[in-house]
Amino acid sequence: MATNAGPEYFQAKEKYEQAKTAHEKLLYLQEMHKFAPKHKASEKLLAELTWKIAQLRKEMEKEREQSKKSTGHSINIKKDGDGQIAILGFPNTGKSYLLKMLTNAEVEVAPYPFTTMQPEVGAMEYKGAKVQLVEVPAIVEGSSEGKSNGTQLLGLARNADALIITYTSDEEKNSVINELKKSGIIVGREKPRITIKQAESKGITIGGKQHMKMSEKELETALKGFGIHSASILLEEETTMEKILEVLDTNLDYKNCLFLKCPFTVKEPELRTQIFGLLNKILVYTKKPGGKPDFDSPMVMKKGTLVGDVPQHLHKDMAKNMKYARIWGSTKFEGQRVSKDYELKDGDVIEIS
Ligand SMILES: Nc1nc2c(ncn2[C@@H]2O[C@H](COP(=O)(O)OP(=O)(O)OP(=O)(O)O)[C@@H](O)[C@H]2O)c(=O)[nH]1
Ligand SMILES: [Mg+2]
Repeated sequence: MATNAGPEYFQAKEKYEQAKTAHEKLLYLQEMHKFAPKHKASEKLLAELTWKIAQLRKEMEKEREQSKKSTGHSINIKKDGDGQIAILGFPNTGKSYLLKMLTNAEVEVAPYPFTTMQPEVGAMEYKGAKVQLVEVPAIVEGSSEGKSNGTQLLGLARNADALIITYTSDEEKNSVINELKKSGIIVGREKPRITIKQAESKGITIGGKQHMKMSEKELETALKGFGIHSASILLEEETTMEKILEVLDTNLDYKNCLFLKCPFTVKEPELRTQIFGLLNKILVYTKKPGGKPDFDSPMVMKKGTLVGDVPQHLHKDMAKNMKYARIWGSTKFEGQRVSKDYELKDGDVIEIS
């Protein structure tokens, strides 16, 4: 038995033993792991816990995969414009109000729950870019287990490029985050910078060991739990067991997310900027030599786009064989000449000769 385990460990253990759902079990197993003493004598216990966590995660991954397949007809909305963002939240939290405020969608806003029964779609204009907004009918506690059509509704979230979560209390907000998490969608943070590549050859090699917050033995146990015996691993940030298990779960999706508390206080222009920002895209304007920039029709490009990538975004009438480019905006000098590997920034004006 655990030597010198504190009360938190035993509390978690008790909760684990009473847990009904796989998700609860996982939660408390992870807590037990966190509070278990970390010394030589408890190595076996830690290994057991890690093994159980890995097994459970693997099981949950399979179940999710199956429920995705068995949902039958999906209700995904065909993507249009420069990106699709799903608006989701509990009933009566302002989803339709938001959609109506930002788009031309004619959708019912009403002071009672479950007004919106089908996904509603609208196009939000943003400085010449078009963002597709999809109101997802209300999420409830248990959506991730299929309650009130939950699997299909969360499928809409999975299909979107980013999310907006509306809520009226922190409790609601956390429930939505939790339902998403249970269905394999993680919001509010990036994917851990941990790469695990299965290898042919025997054994496990680890780069970036200084980031490891566990023993190699424990890491091996977790990998084996997922059936991995040989792998090359690269750690580029602090690595806990929880993160390792998360990365091993290949079914997870990470999404950018904007949380909006209803009634909404953000001013509309700022709100549009924040929503567009979820897409990790930039707007760049073109101008002809001697002419004026065309601010009505921006090029919508991925963040990180280089000047050399611009010709493929250009209208036919612009020079395709670029000789050189000048930039107004992010450069030190207005109209500065830049090379092809210059990274464009949001709002830049580019002149191509
Ligand atoms: N004053 C104010 N009222 C709001 C705001 N957002 C929503 N409301 C009100 O809150 C109620 C619910 O808004 P809806 O937009 O219909 O909520 P919903 O999330 O779409 O609800 P369901 O479709 O039923 O899940 C309505 O009475 C809205 O007028 C806001 O920012 N300010
Ligand atoms: Mg609604």
